[in-house]
Amino acid sequence: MARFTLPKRHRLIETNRMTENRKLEVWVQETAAMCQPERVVWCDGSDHEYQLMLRLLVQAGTAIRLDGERRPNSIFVRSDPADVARVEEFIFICSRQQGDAGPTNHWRDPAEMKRTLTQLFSGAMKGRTLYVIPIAKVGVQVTDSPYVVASMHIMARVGAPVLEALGPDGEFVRGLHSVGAPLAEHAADSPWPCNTGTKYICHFPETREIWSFGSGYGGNALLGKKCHALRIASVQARDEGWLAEHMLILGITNPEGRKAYMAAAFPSACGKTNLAMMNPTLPGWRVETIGDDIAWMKFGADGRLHAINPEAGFFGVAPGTSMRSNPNALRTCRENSIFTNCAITPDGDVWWEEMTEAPPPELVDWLRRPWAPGNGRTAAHPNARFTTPARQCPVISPEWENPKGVPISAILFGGRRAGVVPLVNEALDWRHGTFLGSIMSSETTAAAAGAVGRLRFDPFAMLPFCGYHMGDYFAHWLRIGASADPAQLPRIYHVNWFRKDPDGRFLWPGYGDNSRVLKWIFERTEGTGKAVETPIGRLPAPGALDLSGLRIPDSSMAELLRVDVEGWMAELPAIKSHLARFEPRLPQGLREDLAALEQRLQKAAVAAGR
Ligand code: OXD
Ligand code: MN
Repeated sequence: MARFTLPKRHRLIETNRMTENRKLEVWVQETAAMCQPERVVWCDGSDHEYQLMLRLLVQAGTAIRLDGERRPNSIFVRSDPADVARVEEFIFICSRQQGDAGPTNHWRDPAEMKRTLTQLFSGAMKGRTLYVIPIAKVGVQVTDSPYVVASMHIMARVGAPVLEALGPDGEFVRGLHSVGAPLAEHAADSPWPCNTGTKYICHFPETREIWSFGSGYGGNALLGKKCHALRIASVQARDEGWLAEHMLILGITNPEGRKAYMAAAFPSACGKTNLAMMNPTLPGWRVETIGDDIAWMKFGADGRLHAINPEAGFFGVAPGTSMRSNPNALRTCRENSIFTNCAITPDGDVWWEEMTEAPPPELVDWLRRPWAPGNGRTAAHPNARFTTPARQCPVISPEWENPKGVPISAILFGGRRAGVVPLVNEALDWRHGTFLGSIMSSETTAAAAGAVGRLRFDPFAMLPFCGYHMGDYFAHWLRIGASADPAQLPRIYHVNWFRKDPDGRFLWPGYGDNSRVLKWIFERTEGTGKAVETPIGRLPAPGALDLSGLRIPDSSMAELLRVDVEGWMAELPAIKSHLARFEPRLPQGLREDLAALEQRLQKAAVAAGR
């Protein structure tokens, strides 16, 4: 960063510096000199501080305090309508070599981008407070948004203990965030300050820095989440031999009390939170939550991959969350939560689509307009969110904060696919599982700005979150597999809850009934579940999937477990050109798996007389 001299009055207003870490102190001083905030506040992570943020947000008109009995200690926030989701087109990986960002990321030269950003950040915090948020595991975010401070209190372990852990010379990921809306003297602030014209979410993988400008929303602004725990951490993981993944982590216990842990990668807004907190419909089975979005996996002393959830809260998609789809999420966010871009009821509670069977008779929608059922508009924005502490989840696992993590027996990949991809498919081995992850595709959702429902390849659900070349990322997965005893590695599965019939109706009930699929996976990992070998992998043998108590037509089950050879053959050209994007860095192992898939499909087509 260019060296700035802090104007005298800024030195006076930094009242509570809390660190003995010289590098952190210098970075904060230089950042303050560049951004020129009114004052600098070091966050201690206390409840007092959290309450102060809520008061500031209410006073500024950003938030409304929800009814104290219906939603104790909770607020409701509406963002600027131009700042409602992750903005993938403005996310940049600024690696020294363009080639290291790969074909799926936008790249900018780091020196050039620093020049652009330095200009944008100069004076960007005028009239505002610069907050320093120490975030466990270990990063520090500087921000001028009290909404971000309050949200990070929920989403991470923040404050003084982090600084103690950092010590006088510990290293940390630097995250610099500004809403990009300096306040002129005496000017009135807007309820949701942001920069509607200019947004940059930039990552400098070699120097472990994040600079985010212009947005106050979700993954753009809560830098501990996507920017650090995925994009920067994926680079750290590559360098250090572990995995940073867009995965939920759950524990599942069978009726005899045996437990297994699974991690699952699904693209944004495809049901990770629902699966992580599921109430199984199968009697005697229990699911416990460790995380709903991010898994860091490292080999333990036992040679197995162990996963931790680096977060402390859930930033869940609200619409569609109901007592039917996810009662445990609703129970989690009954208090101490932040709700963004939902609708509000006359009695001071929040509402979103499908929360209750019938909508309330009147609401104010996320755009502050009166709303009534049947008026043709959704009341909540489709990417409306709840931000809520993980510890409040009724099915949180006793292991969720275990620093050693939980040993993973199975890894699931899944997306929204109306056709072709069956309900569940077991990879033949780790390499084949890596191949299945690399060719995952899904229909886009409202979690990112842009068209919804468009089919796109989203390898490992990491398309927007991988901080380096995806071809190298695939190679890293293969290296991880090659470095371990195959018997100790998790088995890998491809699942799809979203198959539809020709009339567009879902074939599979999903939600708690997904426990039937988890049961088969559990039994496979124990060596008891029966499978049949097919051209695409191993599918449940007839009768191996427990359908007891489920009324589902045989024809639907046949379709859900059908290997659609023609459909797969028709997808091969798209799969080939998708993988060709990563050449010459596509690992040889995946080239071989692609060729092997093609051969098996051709053989099956010949056998079927096509
Ligand atoms: C999220 C996302 O917020 O993936 O988790 O968009
Ligand atoms: Mn996510």
